[in-house]
Amino acid sequence: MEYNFREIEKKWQKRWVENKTYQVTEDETKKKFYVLNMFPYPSGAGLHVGHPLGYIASDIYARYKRLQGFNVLNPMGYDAYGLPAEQYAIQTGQHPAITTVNNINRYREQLDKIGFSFDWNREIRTCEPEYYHWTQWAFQKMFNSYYCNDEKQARPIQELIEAFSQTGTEGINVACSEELSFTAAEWNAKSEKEQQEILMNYRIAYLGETMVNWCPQLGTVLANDEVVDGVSERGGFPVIQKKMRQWCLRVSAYAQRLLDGLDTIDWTESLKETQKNWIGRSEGAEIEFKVKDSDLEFTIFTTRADTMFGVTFMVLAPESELVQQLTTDTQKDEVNAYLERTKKRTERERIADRSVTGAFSGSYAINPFTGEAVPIWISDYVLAGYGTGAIMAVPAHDSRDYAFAKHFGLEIRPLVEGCDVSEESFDAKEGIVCNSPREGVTPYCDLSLNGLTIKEAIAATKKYVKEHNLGRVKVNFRLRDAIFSRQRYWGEPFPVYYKDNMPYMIDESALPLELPEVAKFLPTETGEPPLGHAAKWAWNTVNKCVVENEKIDNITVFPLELNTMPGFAGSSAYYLRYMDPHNNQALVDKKTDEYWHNVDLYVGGTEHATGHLIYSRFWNKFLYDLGISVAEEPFQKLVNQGMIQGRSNFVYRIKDTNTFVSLNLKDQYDTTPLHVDVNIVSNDVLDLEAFKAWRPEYETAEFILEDGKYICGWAVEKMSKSMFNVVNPDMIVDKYGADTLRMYEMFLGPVEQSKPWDTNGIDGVHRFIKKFWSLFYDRNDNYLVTDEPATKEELKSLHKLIKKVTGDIEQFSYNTSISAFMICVNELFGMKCSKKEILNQFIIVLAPFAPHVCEELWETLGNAGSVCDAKWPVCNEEYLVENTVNYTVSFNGKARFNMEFPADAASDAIQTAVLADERSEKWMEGKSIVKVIVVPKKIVNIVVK
Ligand code: ANZ
Repeated sequence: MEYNFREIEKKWQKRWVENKTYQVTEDETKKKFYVLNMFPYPSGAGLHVGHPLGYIASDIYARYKRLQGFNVLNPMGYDAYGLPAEQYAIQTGQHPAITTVNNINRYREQLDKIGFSFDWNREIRTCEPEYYHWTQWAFQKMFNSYYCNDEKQARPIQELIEAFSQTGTEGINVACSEELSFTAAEWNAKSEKEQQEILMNYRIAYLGETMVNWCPQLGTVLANDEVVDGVSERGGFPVIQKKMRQWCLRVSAYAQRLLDGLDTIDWTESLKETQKNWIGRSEGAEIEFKVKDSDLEFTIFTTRADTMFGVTFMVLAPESELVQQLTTDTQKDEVNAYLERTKKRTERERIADRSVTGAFSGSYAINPFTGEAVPIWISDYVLAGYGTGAIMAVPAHDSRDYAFAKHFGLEIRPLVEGCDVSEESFDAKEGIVCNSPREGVTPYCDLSLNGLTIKEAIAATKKYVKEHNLGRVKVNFRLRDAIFSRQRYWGEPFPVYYKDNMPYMIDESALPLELPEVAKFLPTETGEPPLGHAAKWAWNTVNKCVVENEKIDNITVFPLELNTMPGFAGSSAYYLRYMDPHNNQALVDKKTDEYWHNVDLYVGGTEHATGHLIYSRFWNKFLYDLGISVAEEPFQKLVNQGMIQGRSNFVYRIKDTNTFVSLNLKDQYDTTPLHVDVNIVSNDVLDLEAFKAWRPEYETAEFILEDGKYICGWAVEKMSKSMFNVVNPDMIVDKYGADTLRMYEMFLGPVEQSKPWDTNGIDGVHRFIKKFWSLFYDRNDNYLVTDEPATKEELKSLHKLIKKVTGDIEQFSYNTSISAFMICVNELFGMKCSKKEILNQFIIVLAPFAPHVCEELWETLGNAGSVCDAKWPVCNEEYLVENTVNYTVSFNGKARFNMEFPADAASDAIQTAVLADERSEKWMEGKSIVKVIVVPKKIVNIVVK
């Protein structure tokens, strides 16, 4: 019988559904194992060969664990809200719900073809009300909570309200946007609105004024990674920095716990390091500076308090409220011109771009240690959102201050007098060379730093600052609160209505608040988000239901929130929902949660290192504080699959035009490279008509050609829908079958490594499966399997395989497992072994990799039930004992050749045989033997002279 993968795969995929093979229930008698993939965003492009890489890797692990007797949860679902469906809706008028369902159906079809062991009974879609019910619910809980720094956990906001009414802010130690201070009497005298305003300062989900990337043409806030070179990634529209009132999540309150938690989980060091840097814990001091000839003062944050003596100027972030107050009349024009210029730059650009810009405010600050007056400058290398948004500049010891001082001709004063401060002597990392240890430092006040290391000097200065009331010791985190509003349609609606301009939560019992229908997916004429087009989007607080906007009376009927939640909302607690996806009483039942506990193995891409993996850890910690989640960390072990790269093509748009210039002419213009779909490019030549038809904004595109052609640029990069360079797995499945695709993807290289897609070699994998098949059936359809007992050699070959594959799977080293399968099949073939005793076990070990063919052969061998429920074989070391030993033969300690001897050979016999070998004669080089040393089971060393 031939290996007919088409029939076999269809048969088993059907059988798995009929027999509910992958449906899992909580089973207290078994140990659980929870495997999770980062769920996909179902894009219009469908799956490409890069997507299944991680799913296959985790599926192999899930199947392996099941064979080891674990109760394995391996769910799948869709991150179904998002920008692409909405952009498509804007372009075509097609409702995003429809395109999303179409895309999901396509994904499902593609996934089913690959033979995953997902429990589809647990599927979730983030855009469905039954699911986002719990996203909205968690948001409301965050709104109604504050973070207590003493108890290090979220607490009900009611507790804080009670504290305010009894003792004001006295003695509270809580996370906040701004330090406030008031008495109980003051609090009690405030109006409801004033109290609500104050509570915003403490809520974990709060409305806050934040600086955002605002794109006027798109009418929305964009995330940092949606902005490239100051324009929107989609459409190339200008993006400006704008202060807006937005929903935020107080992720920063959890900074220390997010840091500490990293020590308890099994993630790669590099991923942990990325998160640590993102969280960015920094110990330093806040020091007060008074403004000369004014009552104003301001606070700076420094990690180098010991450098107070080298301060020669101060710098404020352009956004600082002090800028207007401190700018003198004569400097106004210059400062305003500077502010206008810097407004266009995103924070990321400000960090990356090291060019020096700034303006002098005209005012001076007094150094609290020395009494000296130093000029106050404004520059965007100081970021508004970090520390206090103001710094003391020490150009002799800080590279950015140094560049600034050089540019504007400001004083550079080293701590150690007479020290060389030329550019060459400057070490950006250490500060100038004579910095440490400090000798001859001018003592100031009564503080001497002479003879101290930097660390000691910082500690001494901090102590001094504290004792003299000049400021305070402060730990800062780089981690910011997350901006949680989007001015888009296709996202979770906020369960919020507005009374007197203040937000209120709709009743918990009325959740979910369903996304309304709108006439248009664009912002309204008055600049409101798309939900502003909804005619029925008001909240009746009496009947607890959505009603028509005309009914708004601001007495019992109020307008609902027009923003929606961002992409990461739905992906933050989805792993909990998979445990109990049909529960309509709770996010997850407590007992069920206790059983599944948390994800044992999470597989996904590194691009989520600082987004999703911070947000979901934060979200989970919050739920943990509420007693909902039972594990403080959601993802115990995490494996990042590498990317399968593709070959992308580019076109070059001349800035501010719709003209595209061919590759070799592009240097004559100021251009922006843009990805173009590889399917409308052939041998790097662009199909111009197809390009115009590709997207509406290119309909009027014009081209500057070379030799009558438009040549595209190219690069090997991530295979991704956004790079338009995808290869479809369906094609591979049709041609070779899913088992080949699965094994081939794993054979491409280590799971964690990135590698370009290359179809060469897929034949080899396919031949392996056919060869394995031919151990069961010969060309003439004869069934070859016998019940004869296996020989020692056959058992050795099998157990070598079991040992190797077991170890490899534990290490996610699947590519080496596949080589081992190939070796073993060749060995068995060589021994003409078609013995059931051997093949039965081989099938089990291969089943996680190639489940369809293994099910078929498992059945062929007469086994009942699915191979998924077999028992993973244990390697019997006895079979592996070698009966020969490979000796290294050395001459004067230099290894020259190897010889094989029976394991029990005597030293004398070995010595004789070695000396008799003709290769020995060569390496003796005519010298005579001094000594022969035989180290049993290892080496023979011959000493010659
Ligand atoms: C004086 C000084 C002297 C500094 C010196 C450094 C070296 P990390 O480690 O990242 O916390 N800084 C403070 N706030 C800033 C802001 N909003 N934007 C840009 N820079 C800011 O770095 C803290 C140091 O970065 C602070 O210590 C401050 O410069 C600067 F030899 O103060 B330092």
